[in-house]
Amino acid sequence: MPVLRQAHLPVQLRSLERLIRAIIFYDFALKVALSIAGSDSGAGAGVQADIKTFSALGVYGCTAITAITAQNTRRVSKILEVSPSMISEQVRSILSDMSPDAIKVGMVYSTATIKTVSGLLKRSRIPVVLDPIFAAGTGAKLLLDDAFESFVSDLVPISTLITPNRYEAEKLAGMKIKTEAHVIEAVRKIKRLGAKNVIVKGGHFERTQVTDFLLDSRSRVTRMANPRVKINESHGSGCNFSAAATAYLARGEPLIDSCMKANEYVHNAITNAVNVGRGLPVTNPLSAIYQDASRYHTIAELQRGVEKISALDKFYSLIPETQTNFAYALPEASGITEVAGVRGRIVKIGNSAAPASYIEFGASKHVASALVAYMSINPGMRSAVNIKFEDALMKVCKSLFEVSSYDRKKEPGKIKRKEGSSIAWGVGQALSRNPNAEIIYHRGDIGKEPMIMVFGKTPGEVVVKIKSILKNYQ
Ligand code: PXL
Repeated sequence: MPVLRQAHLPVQLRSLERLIRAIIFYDFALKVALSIAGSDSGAGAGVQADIKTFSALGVYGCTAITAITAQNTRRVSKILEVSPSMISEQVRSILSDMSPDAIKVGMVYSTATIKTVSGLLKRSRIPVVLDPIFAAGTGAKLLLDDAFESFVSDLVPISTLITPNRYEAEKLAGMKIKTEAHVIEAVRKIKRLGAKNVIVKGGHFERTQVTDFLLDSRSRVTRMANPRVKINESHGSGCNFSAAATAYLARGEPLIDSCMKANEYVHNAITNAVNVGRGLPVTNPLSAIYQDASRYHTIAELQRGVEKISALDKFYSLIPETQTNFAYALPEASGITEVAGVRGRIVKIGNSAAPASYIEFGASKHVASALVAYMSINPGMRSAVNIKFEDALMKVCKSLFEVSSYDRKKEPGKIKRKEGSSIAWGVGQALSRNPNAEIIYHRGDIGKEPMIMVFGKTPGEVVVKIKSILKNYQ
C-alpha cells in the first residue's frame, strides 16, 4: 500500500494541517516576547534586564535596540542612538519570522525613534507594554525634552498597558501626586491619553507597604499592595516589572493576573538585589530560579543523607525518646521554613531506623531552630542531626570533635516564655564558649530530654561524623 506522506498532500491540505496543529499545540509552544529598548552596559536595566526577566519566566526573548548607553551602577556617561532604519530593520526582522506574543517598549530617547516604533506597531494586534522611561535612577535623561509630546501622542495610544512609576505618572498626567486620591485621578488622566490599561507603580503612601493602582480597560481600579523592601532604591526594578508583565501576557495570562504576578516577581528581584558596583544595588531577576534550584539541591542532598544515616549499622541505638531529625538549610537561611527536614522525624523501629515520611521545608522545628541559630553565627554549617545524650557517648564525641554545651536550667525566664527561643539562646551560649564547636549538647531540664546535636557543612559531612561516633561507641 502506498504510504501517504505530507509531501503528497495538496498544498491547501498541508496548510490546513499546519493550522490545526498550530491551534492544538499553541498553549504548549514556547512563547516569544520582543523588547524594543535601550542597551545598558551595566546590565541592570534596558534590554539586558528584559532578556533576563523573559528567560527567567520561561519566555523566549528577542530585542530591537533603540540606543546604546554607556553606564554603570553610578552613572550614564554616554548615549548613542541607533538609526531609525536600523531600528525598523531589527523589528521587521523579528516580526516577519518569530511572531512575538507580546512586545515591550522601553527607552525610546528621541522623536525620530518614537515615530519609527509607533509606525511599526500601530497596525499590529500584538499586546504592547509601554514603560515610560524618562530618566535613569542615577539621574541621566533617557527621553529628550522635545520628544515628550510625540511620546504622548504617538506611543501612549498604541499601548495595551502603560507602567509609569509615581514620578513618570506625574509628568504624564501633568499633576503632583501626594495622596491616593491623586493617583486615581492621575491613572484616569493617563487612560484618557489613549492607553488601554494603566498601572501606576509604587505609591509610597504608607511606611510598610507599596501600593500600585491599576485602571483597566473596563474602568475598574485594582489596588495591589506589597510589603516595602528595606533598601533605598535599586536599579532595574521598573524594567523588570514591565518585562515580567510582558512575559505573562505573552504566556496568555489575563491582564490583571499579569500585573499581580509581575509584582510578586519584582518583589523577589528587589529583595535579592545585588551590589555589583559601587553605586545603586541592581535587582536580581534571576533570583527566583536560583532559589528553586537551590531548594531542589537541598532536598536531594538531604534525601541522600537520610538514606545513608538510616542504613548505618546500629544508628537506631543513637535515636532519643523524642526521635531524630536531620536537617539541611538553604544558604543564608534565616527561618525554619528555609530549612528542609524529615516530616515525622527518623524513628526507631525495633533494631532499625527509618524516616517516618517525606522531606520537606519547615518539617523540623527543634533541629532547624538550632541550625538557624548556628548559621547566624557561622553561616557555613548548614546541616545538623540530633542524637540521644549519654555520658559514654559524650566522651566519644569529645575524643573526636570540638564540643561545647549549655545549661537549660540557666535559661532566663523571659526566653523560656518566648515560644521557640530556647534553642537559639542555648546554641548562642555554647558557641560563645567555643565558636568552633561541631557538637553541642545539654543535660536537659524538667520535662526536657537531654540531647546532643551534631553539625556539619553538608548532610554528607554529618553522616561521616555519625559514622565515626558509632565506630568508637560500640
Ligand atoms: O531603568 C530605566 C532604564 C531603561 N533602559 C535603559 C536604562 C535605564 C536606566 O538606566 O539605562 C537603557
